[in-house]
Amino acid sequence: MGMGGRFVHGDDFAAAVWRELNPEPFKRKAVEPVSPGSRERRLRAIEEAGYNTFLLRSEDVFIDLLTDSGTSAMSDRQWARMMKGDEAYAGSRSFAFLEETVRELFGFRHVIPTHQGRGAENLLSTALIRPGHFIPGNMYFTTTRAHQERNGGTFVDVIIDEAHDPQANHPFKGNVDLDKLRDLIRRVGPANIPYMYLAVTVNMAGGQPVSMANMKAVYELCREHGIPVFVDAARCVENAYFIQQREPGYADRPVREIVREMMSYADGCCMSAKKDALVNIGGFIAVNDDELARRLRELVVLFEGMPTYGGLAGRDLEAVAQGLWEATEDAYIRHRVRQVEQLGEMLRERGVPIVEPVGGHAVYLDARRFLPHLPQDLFPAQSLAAALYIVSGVRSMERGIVSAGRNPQTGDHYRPRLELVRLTVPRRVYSLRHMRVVADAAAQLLSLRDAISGLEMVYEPPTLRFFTARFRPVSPWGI
Ligand code: PM9
Repeated sequence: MGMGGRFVHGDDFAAAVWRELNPEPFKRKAVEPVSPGSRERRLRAIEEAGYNTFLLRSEDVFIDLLTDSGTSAMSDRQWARMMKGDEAYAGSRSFAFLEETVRELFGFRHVIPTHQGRGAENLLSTALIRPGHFIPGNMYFTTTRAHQERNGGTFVDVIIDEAHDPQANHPFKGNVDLDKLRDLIRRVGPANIPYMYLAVTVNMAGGQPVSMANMKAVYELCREHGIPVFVDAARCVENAYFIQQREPGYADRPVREIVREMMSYADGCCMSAKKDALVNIGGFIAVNDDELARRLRELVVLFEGMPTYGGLAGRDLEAVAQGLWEATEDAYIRHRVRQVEQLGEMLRERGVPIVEPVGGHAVYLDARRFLPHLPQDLFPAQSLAAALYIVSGVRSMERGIVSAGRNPQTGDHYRPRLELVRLTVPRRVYSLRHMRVVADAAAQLLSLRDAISGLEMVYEPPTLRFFTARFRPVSPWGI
């Protein structure tokens, strides 16, 4: 039913529409054509890609939900800022704008740009991790753990148990279990913990948020033991929105203020600006400690570039700073998170098994329940992502055993409990009608699931294998 006719004189119709229908708080100024192509073409494309959606060509994709990283539509204000980029090799005006922005929004003193998030992870891990160190975190992330291991560290998961259960309904499923953290500190000693790394939100758990109370408690516990806390800020604005919606005392606080308070419970952050900062490339590390900042600046010249550009052009720095201001506007973030939630609602209505509650940047299909006949060794999530592409041209990403990789000590697969397919919604790009197509496609596939026999891996690269591994069906699929 439409909303017309339900209102009496004096009601604010526009405000009600805003709340209920979640219309885009922007209009289109540039478009890019897309189409599903033919089934034959999609079959050929997935075979050529070795059943790995990372290896598909984007022109063969209809609705691209591979990632929300670097896929945002920029605003006219960001494009205008890009024209003003100061391309000086050193001391660029654009860097000053980014530095002021991060200081104002996050409150950290030192800001060092990097080409993207993993550039910042590289600097932090190289500066602080030594062989034999342990780095606690609220669930692993692929590139983060790879950098920790590269420097001889061992990642230790201290997230609450609920995060590993796709059906556990917890409002802050990204929270740290303080007992697990305390236990680790007791077991290995604070001297062997260079820092705690806290992701807000937690990507691999389904885009789940961390509460303010938990952030504060983690910070206090770590401070007692002299352990600094660094935040993975890639999706910190989405996290702040969940705090506003779910945590008592925050309903009337603007998201921008909540972000600032979150960062007050940390000593610094790494940010992939390709997510919440609404840009196609960029990142930074921001810290309070002067001595650490000096070491990071020594490293950034080695890996990225001068400390005032860190592998980016002046125009990119402008776009990141402007993007941060826009991302922290309440109207923007409300629409963004609500659109993801709406995709979740449509999937739930169609009986498609998803991770609950729906997170900030993506809806995750639960491949274990979607394809219950497939053991983890036949790569259920990888199979589901490939099958979804074949039926619909929708591209998604495996987040299960393939992404988890192998334990460098034992050589065995890491075997995560979560075997997921991520439907990641790019920011400001797709309409609700596109989301409807995705939900219908998943429902269609559900009715064909018995015909999916699983995959075997035929090429496995040594690190971050999910990007380039290749597979083939163990027997032909009847979908
Ligand atoms: N995340 C994503 O699709 C892009 C690469 S997939 C391995 O989710 C977090 C929480 C991320 C993240 C990237 C990075 C790395 C750090 N932390 O991709 O190097 O989700 O900018 O950031 C991806 P960069």
